[in-house]
Amino acid sequence: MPARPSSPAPAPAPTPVSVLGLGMMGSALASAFLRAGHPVTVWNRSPAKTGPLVAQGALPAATPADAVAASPLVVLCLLTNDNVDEVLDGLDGGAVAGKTLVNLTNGTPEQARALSARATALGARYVDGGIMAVPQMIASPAAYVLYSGDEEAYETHRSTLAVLGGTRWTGTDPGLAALYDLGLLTGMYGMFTGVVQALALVRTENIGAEEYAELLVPWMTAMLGGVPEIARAVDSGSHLTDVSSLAVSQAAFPNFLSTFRAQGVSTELFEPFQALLDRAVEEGYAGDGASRMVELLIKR
Ligand code: FVH
Repeated sequence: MPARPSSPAPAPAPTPVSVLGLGMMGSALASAFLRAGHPVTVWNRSPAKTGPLVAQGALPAATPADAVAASPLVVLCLLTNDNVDEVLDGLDGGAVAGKTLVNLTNGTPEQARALSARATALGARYVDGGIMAVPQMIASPAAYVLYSGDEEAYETHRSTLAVLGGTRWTGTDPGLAALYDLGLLTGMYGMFTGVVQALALVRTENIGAEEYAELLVPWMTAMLGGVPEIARAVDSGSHLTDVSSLAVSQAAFPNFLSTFRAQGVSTELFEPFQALLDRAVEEGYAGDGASRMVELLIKR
């Protein structure tokens, strides 16, 4: 059947949204809701940060309670979930009853579950989220947000939330969005660990970082192509490899550590990896590939 062009998704009906927390990310979120035509109320601990949003058409709220009262959909984006708890501490018992709280603050699965229980006990509906974007990416096709928790509340507000970027539902366990988020960020920080170590190494010989990045980026991109194969091995439990064994990595790794030392570069980021390779070989997994390390890392 020939493909038919799909008609554009209908614009969501304007939904009042309150955004609590106007740091770099919260401001980007509030601005995206405003540009999409939603009435937006904003609150921030330091009131000065409401100024640019008010200039774009947002209503300033003097207190978190006023912000929560203004909209059925309340988006929180504070520095930590302790801050979210503090904001909830300051609200009257009934203030959040009937509201949908969408918490996009970075946090742990346990924190998300505890906040969900707390919000539910107050009569609110709770959706946790993890933003996979930097502020400049919000509302662009590259941005997406992971969500978990109250599915009905999520579906009710999905089209409004979609102005921030793609929406990705991870499940009714409120902790799942945080788990997915932390997993993706773990991959990112692991990648940056390698980047900063490599650039530190070449800087010791005055090789330009920008010049070296021209080699580093395509190399890392090519290596990322092997991730699906590692993932397949993890899922199947079949770790034998014909690509590169843990024994080969273990034999090569001392060269990295001794070169870092010789060049005057700290080994603190990479010594734990040597220790894990040593354990893998000691425990009899010399012929396996990197996927085996996934099992060795799991403690429970
Ligand atoms: N920026 C990014 O690239 C990342 C992308 C992925 C998601 N993260 C998470 O988003 C949360 C907010 O990050 P942010 O970039 O907006 O952070 P800041 O610009 O530092 O703004 C922090 C806001 O939190 C408010 N705040 C801090 N402490 C308290 C408190 N005790 N009570 C109430 N509000 C508090 C702060 O208020 P103020 O300092 O302006 O008064 C800002 O509004 C975060 O979880 C990232 O991990 C961003």
